[in-house]
Amino acid sequence: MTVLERVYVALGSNVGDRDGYLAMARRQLASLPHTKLRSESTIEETEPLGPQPQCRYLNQMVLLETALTPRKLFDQCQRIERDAGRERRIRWGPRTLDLDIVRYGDLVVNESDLVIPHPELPNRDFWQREITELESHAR
Ligand code: PH2
Ligand code: MG
Ligand code: MG
Repeated sequence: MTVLERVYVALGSNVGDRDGYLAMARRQLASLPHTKLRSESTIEETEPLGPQPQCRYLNQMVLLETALTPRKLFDQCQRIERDAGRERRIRWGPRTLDLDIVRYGDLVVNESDLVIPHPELPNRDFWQREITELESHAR
């Protein structure tokens, strides 16, 4: 029997067709192998954190159930970011699409390029609001 983990993935965009990039990300996450998109939070417009000036973000959280390992899911998230034309230049700089694994069940991961739960969770009130919203319609 395969175990499906409940995974919260944060979507963010502050360049170009922000709504379009979030929609594309939801579609692509939903079509990953062994993965179901269970629910999605409302989309929030948020003030940019990090180097200024940069445009306001659209942020959204989705809840997935997946049999992919954290590493496989991370690789897929990076692939989807690349498909959205993401360029990695400045840390916390403007981006067409950012996909962050915020929580993966109760698992803790501490690798050089992948830390779960996401270390910024305590600092981002919008992520906390979105998770609370998803927990309220869970099950
Ligand atoms: N993500 C960042 C940097 N700054 N600001 C907002 N408002 N929302 C984000 O998702 C965000 C950010 C780096 O990942
Ligand atoms: Mg991020
Ligand atoms: Mg990221």
